[in-house]
Amino acid sequence: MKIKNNLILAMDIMELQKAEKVCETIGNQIDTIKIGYPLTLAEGIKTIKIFKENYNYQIICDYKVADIPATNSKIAEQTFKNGADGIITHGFVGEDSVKACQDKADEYNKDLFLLTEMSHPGAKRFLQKDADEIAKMGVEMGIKNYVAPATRINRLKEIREIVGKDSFIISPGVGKQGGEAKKTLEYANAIIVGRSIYESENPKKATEDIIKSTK
Ligand code: NUP
Repeated sequence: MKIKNNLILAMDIMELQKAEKVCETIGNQIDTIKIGYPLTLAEGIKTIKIFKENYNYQIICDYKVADIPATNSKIAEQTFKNGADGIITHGFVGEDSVKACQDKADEYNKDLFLLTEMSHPGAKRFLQKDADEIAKMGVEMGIKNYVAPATRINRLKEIREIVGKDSFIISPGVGKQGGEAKKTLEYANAIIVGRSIYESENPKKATEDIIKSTK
């Protein structure tokens, strides 16, 4: 996936009108947004089409899919059927569950992003132990896109080493969670930023400042 300015906006505002206002102020500085449960549960899956049609954005659905294969397949089907360009899937559930999402992504010719280690402190207790294995599984499965944390650059670097330079890594945790944009982009292809943009007094300036800081 090509991502303008290597910046993905995490659109976790829970009112569509407010979310659209942010998009209008940001204009064409970004071309990719990530929608997760907050906005989808508040406003419905129709939000994917609204952002695509009104702003021509690419949409990555951060549904952290983590169920049995049969259910994962249904979740991915609905996500792609409603226009998503990508879906984020948990890796800890194992190869068969991830494969169910991968098959749907292939069927729709869209992207699967495999979540390895998460960015929050709590991820250290369980997920971190298995994150390298999750990344290795992704490589074995031929997965090209990964999610890895901006909050622990050493771990991001290690995950990059496992998935290789040709894989595409998107990285959350820049800004509010403490990660730095430029440092993260040494190892990731794009950063994911939410609150530092949409909670800012001036989302346009916040976006410009982040982009400038990466140059
Ligand atoms: O490990 C992860 N960390 C993380 O923050 C995986 C994620 N998908 N996210 C998401 O990235 C999180 O749910 C939110 O949508 C976004 C980060 O937002 P913010 O901390 O910049 O507001």
